[in-house]
Amino acid sequence: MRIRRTALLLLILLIGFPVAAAYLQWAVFGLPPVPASPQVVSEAATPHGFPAWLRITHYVNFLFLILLVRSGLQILLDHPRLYWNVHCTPGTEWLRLTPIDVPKDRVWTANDDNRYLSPWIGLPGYRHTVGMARHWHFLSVLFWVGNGLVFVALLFGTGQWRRLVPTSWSVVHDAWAVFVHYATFHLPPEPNGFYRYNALQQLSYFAVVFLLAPLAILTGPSMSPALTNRFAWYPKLAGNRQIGRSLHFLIMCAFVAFLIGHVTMVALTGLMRNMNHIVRGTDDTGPLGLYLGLVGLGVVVALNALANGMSWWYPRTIQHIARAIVTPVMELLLNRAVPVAEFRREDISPFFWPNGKVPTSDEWTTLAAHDFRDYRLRVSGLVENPVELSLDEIRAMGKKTQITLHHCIQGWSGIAEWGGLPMAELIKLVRPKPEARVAAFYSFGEGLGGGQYYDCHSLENLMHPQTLLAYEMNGKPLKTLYGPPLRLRVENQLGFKMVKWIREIEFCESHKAFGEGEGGYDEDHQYFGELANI
Ligand SMILES: Nc1nc2c(c(=O)[nH]1)N[C@H]1C(S)=C(S)[C@@H](COP(=O)(O)O)O[C@H]1N2
Ligand SMILES: [Mo]
Repeated sequence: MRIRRTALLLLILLIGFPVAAAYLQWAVFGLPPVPASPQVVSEAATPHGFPAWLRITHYVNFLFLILLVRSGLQILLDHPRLYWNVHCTPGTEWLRLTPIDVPKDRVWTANDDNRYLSPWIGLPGYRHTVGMARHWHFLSVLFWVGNGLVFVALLFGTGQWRRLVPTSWSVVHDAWAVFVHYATFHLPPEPNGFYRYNALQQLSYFAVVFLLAPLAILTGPSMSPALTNRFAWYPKLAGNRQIGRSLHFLIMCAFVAFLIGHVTMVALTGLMRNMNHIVRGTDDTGPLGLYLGLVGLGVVVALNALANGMSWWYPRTIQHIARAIVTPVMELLLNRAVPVAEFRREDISPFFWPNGKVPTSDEWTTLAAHDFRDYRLRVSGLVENPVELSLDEIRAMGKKTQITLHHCIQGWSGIAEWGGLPMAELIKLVRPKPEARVAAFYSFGEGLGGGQYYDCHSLENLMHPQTLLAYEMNGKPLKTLYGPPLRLRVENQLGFKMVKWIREIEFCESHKAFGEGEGGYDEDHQYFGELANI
């Protein structure tokens, strides 16, 4: 692991400065007074206690947060580098969770770069399990956000918000006083949490619910090609797509830091009583709340173990559950947006991560040796006019160039100029029959585990003006690694859908007719979702 010195310094300052200030204040002025508060408040003063809905949403939140963190770390380790720049140039990372310097003397693909993660930490663990990790991440986030909305609605519906939302600026002053105590290892007199929180506690709970959670929800989609290539301003809110990704990670770190601090304080400030508050909703000091809480914790651990086990033994089932639940939401929210974002020539990335295996078949190497003069793109299937086209014929049909942002499922991005034939033109030429719904793109190359690489797209996504059969990158014919003679650009989708080294195209009623029927090679073999809008 390597962290940039400036980033480390910033982190140390951010934590070290307040702690140093607290020590200084303690040494010079002594501990500041913490406002006294009554231990028992009259029944009439609202709100007090923890109603069942609050205790349940608190628990559900914990479960899904753990699933989100574990699957999120797994996704991160598929491209274990974080950057402030959108190009992901090796060497410019501010945080690197791999010891590897990208070699310059040989091909090093983004897939070579992913790291093993222990299944005790990652969901599902191991190496390059990003497909399964995403299913857990997206399934969890739907339930996490749903649960959060119920929580916030009831918070304001019942008056419980008064515990959480500070209504006077004096909370800052009081919270600092509490902080000086904690930071110098003192425990100030605590209010009874059944009725009221101390000022620092209130501020941190408030920040977690009304700052961290919304920021996590907002930075997540800033990584979506469908959203960023439709609304170019969205990732710019954070700065760029990689800053959004870095912030998403830092917010996760803040959640984990809060969790550790929160559990520590629960234990230090009257464990039995606190556990009764949040588990049973009673204000007493018996051990039952703690016991039930530990059972609840055991259930969360068991569910996590189940999630890991399901991912290893029934990955197809998880993939299909995600398809049933996540895909409709994605269709509704993200798949309708037509990609339009374009960048300037100055924005083009100096380095563009490659992925995939260069074809090794005699057929392709012979074609490549003759500059693809003998290449014919076969377009067949459910079309009125099947064709075989040479590269010259394809070039003569029209050319569009566009400078766009590429998003790989692994997390890296890059900007390049692509030149090629809009798929819409080809579709006009071959005239798909009314029952044709998808087109499969077959590659000359193999997928990671052997066997022909292919992927399917809906006609709808192929008709977007930015969908190209590209033969040029940055003004030059495609270099070997980047997919000659033809490669796809479908700008509202992730990179794995953009087949390189295209051999032929077949129109069909459904993607179920191809391969294992999941929509493409990586969908078949790595359980990726068939719709890749995020
Ligand atoms: N034939 C083939 N095409 C492929 C792949 C592959 O493995 N084989 N990988 C895909 C993935 S995961 C990505 S991110 C992009 C990478 O494109 P690039 O190498 O131009 O960056 O190609 C896609 N097309
Ligand atoms: Mo990718």
